[in-house]
Amino acid sequence: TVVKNPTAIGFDKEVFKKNVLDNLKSLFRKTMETASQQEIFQAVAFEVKDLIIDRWLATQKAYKEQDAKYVYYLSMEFLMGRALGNNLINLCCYDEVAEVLEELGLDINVIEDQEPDAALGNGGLGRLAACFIESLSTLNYPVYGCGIRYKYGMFKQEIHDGYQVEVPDNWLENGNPFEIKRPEYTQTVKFGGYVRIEWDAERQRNRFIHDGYQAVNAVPYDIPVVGYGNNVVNVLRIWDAQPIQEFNLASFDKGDYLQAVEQENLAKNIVDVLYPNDNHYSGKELRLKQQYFFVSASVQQAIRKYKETHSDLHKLPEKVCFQLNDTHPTVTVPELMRILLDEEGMEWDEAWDITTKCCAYTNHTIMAEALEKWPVDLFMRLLPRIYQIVQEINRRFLIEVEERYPNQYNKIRSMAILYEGQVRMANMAIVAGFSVNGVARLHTEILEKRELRDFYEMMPEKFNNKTNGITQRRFLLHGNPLLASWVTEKIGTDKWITDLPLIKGLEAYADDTKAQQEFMDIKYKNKLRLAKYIKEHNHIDVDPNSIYDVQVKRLHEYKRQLLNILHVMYLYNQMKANPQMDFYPTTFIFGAKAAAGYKRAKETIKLINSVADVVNNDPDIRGRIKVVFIENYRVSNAEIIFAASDVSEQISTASKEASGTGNMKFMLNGAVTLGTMDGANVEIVEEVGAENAFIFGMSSEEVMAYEANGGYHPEEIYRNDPDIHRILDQLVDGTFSHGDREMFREIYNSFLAPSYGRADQYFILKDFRSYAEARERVNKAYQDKARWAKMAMLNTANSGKFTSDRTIEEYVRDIWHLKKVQVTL
Ligand code: 26Q
Repeated sequence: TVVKNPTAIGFDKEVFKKNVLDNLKSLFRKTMETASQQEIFQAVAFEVKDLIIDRWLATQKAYKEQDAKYVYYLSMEFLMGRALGNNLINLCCYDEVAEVLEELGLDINVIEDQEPDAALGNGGLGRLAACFIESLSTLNYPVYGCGIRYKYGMFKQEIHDGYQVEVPDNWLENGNPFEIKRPEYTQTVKFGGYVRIEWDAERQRNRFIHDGYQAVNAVPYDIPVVGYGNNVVNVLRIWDAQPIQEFNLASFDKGDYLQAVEQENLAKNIVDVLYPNDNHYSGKELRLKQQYFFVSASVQQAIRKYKETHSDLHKLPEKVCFQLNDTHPTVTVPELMRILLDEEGMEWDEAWDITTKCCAYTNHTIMAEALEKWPVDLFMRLLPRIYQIVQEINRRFLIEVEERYPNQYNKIRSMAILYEGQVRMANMAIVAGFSVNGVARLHTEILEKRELRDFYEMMPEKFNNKTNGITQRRFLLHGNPLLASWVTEKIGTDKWITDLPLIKGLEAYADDTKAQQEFMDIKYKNKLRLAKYIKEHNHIDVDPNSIYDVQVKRLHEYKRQLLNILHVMYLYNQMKANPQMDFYPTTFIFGAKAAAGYKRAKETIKLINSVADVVNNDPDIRGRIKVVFIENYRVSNAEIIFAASDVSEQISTASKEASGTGNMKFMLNGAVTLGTMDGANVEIVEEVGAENAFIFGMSSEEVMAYEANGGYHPEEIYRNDPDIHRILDQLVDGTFSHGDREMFREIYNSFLAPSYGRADQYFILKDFRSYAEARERVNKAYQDKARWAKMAMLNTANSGKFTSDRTIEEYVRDIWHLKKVQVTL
């Protein structure tokens, strides 16, 4: 990699080497000869943390001197992946450290592989948060990422006999060399109890006193987030829960033994585990506890920090913005109100004025089952004072609605925060936030025109779009070093690292035969690397000359992995019937975790593995179709997968995928999109040109029109299309299940006789023919090597829009209004 930056302080290889060896001694009492690779990783990581510390201090000092405004990015998830490699890249000393390690007889890739992924997130939403804080650092903007230090992150996935098995992810087992515990910033968070009202004679108003509660301490751990070549280090602050020792003992003295034990228990399980649901709400009390726990701690800390250098809380919005990553942290709104009302003694109107200028909300989904609606009884039991405040927010808002829309009950039904015994978090976030944004143009339009139509009509000024993005530092520079160096060489600068649109310079080479060859050679090398990974982890041989057709993302019905595997079954049938058919060998690669309780998703994983078993081992197929399910898909292996992909499967039912971000990572790495006009695919096609993508399927309008009419009739397709008839029948005739006719019965029934809901809810059969035809176009196109190379290169060349740097600049311009801070050492 060509990573040199004039602003980086001198890096001394010999000093670094000596310090790593010293670390080995002091940490483990070992030498290079006796240390394990894991121990060497630790010794290197501690040394890298040392490189970070001075910049960290300098950054926080610069922020303080300039009295900088911060964005607090509040998120239940930060899917960071590994830190070592990206920290080295952003410190501009990756190559130097690689050399040092080589001199010590070590391979930097092997050392990097020792680090567990920080998997404190499910998928898109959590990874977006990670890209955002990295971009904020690279662009010199102050941010605190605020989240939870889950003891167990996203589960590890093992495949046993084709079935997913969840294994706990004990990511902190060997400690985290990059984190720093900050006990001095401990905050107290209160749950349960009741609210007592006292008359404050002096101020002539009621005082609300929260009593009989249980409390826990929130103890922060700081993880550095290093900007690229600019000396900026921001902080990801994740909170751990600890019982309150002193309180414990005091209660014990009073004989209140149970109270003490309860507090101990409360603290014990709050941060135990990340909920592994993606795009699905479950109204569990522990989840609400997690939400309030990290929000209360973060907001208290933000206010405390502000008050260290400011006396007037009315000006809080000049220095603080809370960005709510979906509705999960929406209790920020009543928590901020509580602090301003009860602790700062403000009147409602002034507190509301401040709160509404500080909070902004990002919506990541229109899937109804993902909407957070908390049962009122649960909510008020756990958060009695917060609930009172929510009631008052709701009461005042409904008066406004009534004034604006007299006697229009439908408006109250759709916009009320409290309705039919539920607290509707999205409605609270919209009412209280000054900004509401969707994550891709189409998604924002659907919010405005349909899902949130009444809100949009009433307060259009709040609504805005921020199309998602990804960081090229991780997903090109780190994940695909060969292509990264080639891009630098071709366009004659490495400035694309912080200015991705420059990558458009590659367009000049789109028709250059030599460049095409080089581009495809790099792709081939990356395909070899993935083949090696698959061989090591799956014990399957894949042909690096075959098309790598890849669908990696969380398993969800709306993402339609089922459409993909049904089509593989169809292809298999075609090839069996006609062994001479014109077909370029293709490896269909899947990677997906299913939420632990999501039955249909788990059945789909089993189906993929069952089809793989049959197809991969059928001598008639002669290896021309291979199906591979990559176990434990996560950030670290994603980097390898994107780099090696030819075809990017983005096949969600139109209107359902808010944006997608994997689609952008594939594009950046020169994979061609095979997709529906959904989410950010629309904008990807706009950038790259329709001739450089394979688009199929119903439009979002068509889908929504069918939905408005209660669906469609898949059995007509089943009856009239013999190929589709056949594959559905094969689900229940034992073809892919060693004769077991029941294994995939529920999937079969979902198309023709669902036990609940609509038949083929996600329009898989409706889109099948169009998908099959698009896949045929892909297969044909790949056979024209020059045409394919050009298409692939044009995808990389036109990916400039999809850097999270662009997204962040838009958030700063329209929502956060931050100032860049220069950091010098
Ligand atoms: C909610 C309540 C209780 C438990 C879990 C949840 C929960 C957890 C995670 C609900 C939703 C999520 C994750 C949603 C998500 O990842 N959405 C994705 O966000 C991406 C970034 O904006 C988009 O690109 C994807 O389109 C969107 O699906």
